[in-house]
Amino acid sequence: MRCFWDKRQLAHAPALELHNGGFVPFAESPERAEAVLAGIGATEAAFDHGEAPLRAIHSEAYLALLWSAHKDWRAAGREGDAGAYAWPVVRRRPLDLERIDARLGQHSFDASSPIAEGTWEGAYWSAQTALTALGAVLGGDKVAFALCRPPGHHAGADYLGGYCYLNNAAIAAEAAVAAGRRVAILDIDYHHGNGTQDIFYARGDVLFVSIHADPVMDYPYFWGHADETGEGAGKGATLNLPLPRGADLAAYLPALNTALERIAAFAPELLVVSYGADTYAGDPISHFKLETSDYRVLGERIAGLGLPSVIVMEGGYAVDALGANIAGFLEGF
Ligand code: OKP
Ligand code: ZN
Repeated sequence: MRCFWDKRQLAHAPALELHNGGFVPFAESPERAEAVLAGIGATEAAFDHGEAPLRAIHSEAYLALLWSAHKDWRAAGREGDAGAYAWPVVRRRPLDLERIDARLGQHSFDASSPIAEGTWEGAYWSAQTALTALGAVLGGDKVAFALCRPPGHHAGADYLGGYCYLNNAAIAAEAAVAAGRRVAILDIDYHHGNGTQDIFYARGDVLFVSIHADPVMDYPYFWGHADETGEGAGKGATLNLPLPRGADLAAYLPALNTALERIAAFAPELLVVSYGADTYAGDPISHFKLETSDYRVLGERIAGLGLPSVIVMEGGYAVDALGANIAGFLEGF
């Protein structure tokens, strides 16, 4: 399987995140990518597809903020990484505000996704890596892997959060639609892919299916409940399969079968897999119980759809096991 990666993704390296009442080292670290690289062997560099595929998903105001936030933060006399501390949850108006703190609040849904000096560069090349893997599949490869970090599935059209800034999977899916393919997205990260869901929620032409920790218990809390099924033309084109904490392979496989049946019924021509290995039993921020050997099984089952597939990396924070957990999935696939 061809694997794509761009070392400019390493430029994204926030120092700290707000976690459970204190600031701790940022969990979505560049070391994650190094661990995956050690696990999967040779990779190919990303090709620059420019900003147009990003603009097909994200708003101009949001992209402008991502691009300038760290500079604006410094210009306001701040040290450290940029981040919001006030959000327009109660009073939402389409105000055209200039103040960096206001813009950050308008375009964030959490306080654990800092914008560091290299965030734009890292996120840009993460998205380009997903687009390059898509290019390989559009060019005839059956499957390709995009080693993406920062991850993307929590980022919406005009908001960041959950360590995510640009929605790599959505950008690749939309580019596949633009290339004439009927597309389904399967998200198997531990956390619900709220950004991807939001982006396609009112669209019937792209199916979004997610297996994740029940948001009653886990982040991102406000999305991913089973009764979220899409709206308008998208009614029925979103399927959420929340599982309780502690789910092991035996608990996971029935949900995966349900997901695969729905995808097959949608009859897509291309599959985008948002793959997070934070379902691992040893993950420091998650609560499922999958073992390293289980990822081969997941890869085999999903490959059983027989669809041209782009695998986009999302989470996975047990850095010592991450290389094996990613490589096992790719081998199974
Ligand atoms: C990103 B991905 C809980 C903090 C939660 C954000 C988790 C983002 C996960 N105290 N922090 O889906 O792997
Ligand atoms: Zn996750």
